Amino acid sequence: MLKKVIQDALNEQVKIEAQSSQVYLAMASWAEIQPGIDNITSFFYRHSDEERMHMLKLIKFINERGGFAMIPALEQPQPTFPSIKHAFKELLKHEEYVSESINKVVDISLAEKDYATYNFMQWYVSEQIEEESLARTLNDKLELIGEDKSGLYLFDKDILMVNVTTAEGK
Ligand code: OFO
Repeated sequence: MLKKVIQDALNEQVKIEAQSSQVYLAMASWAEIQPGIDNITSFFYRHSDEERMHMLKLIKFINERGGFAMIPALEQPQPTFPSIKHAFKELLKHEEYVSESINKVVDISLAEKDYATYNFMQWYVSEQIEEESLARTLNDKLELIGEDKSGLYLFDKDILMVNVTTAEGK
């Protein structure tokens, strides 16, 4: 049976993963109406799907451990962005925020000596390392490109490889 303090921490993480899915879904929808960035658009859609998968994994874990996963209300995500670069900056900021919240769950599980939760959360810890590093790489590339339109064209081609690599790596 899950302790209440652990259940609350995990449920908070359910909300954060669900919110992440919404945040990236909003980015995808905004990107979809910008001309010529189809692969960036599918990157955001895919990222949104992954976050939903992270949320579902938590829900199953909570319920399997004898707790109750509460499906949360979500906030309206930022709907539009001044530029692609801004959207990717937000993505990195958001991933850093998620990593902090995952670390909090890890801290609580250790303090409560709940080693099953601690163990389960290690998957999220590794996932965040990958996601933060990817977000940083993409931001660095956009920084190099600056205002160059042909650079953005290449970035959009390049991110297709990220989609493929990530799909194969899962
Ligand atoms: Fe859920 O992995 Fe990013 O946020």
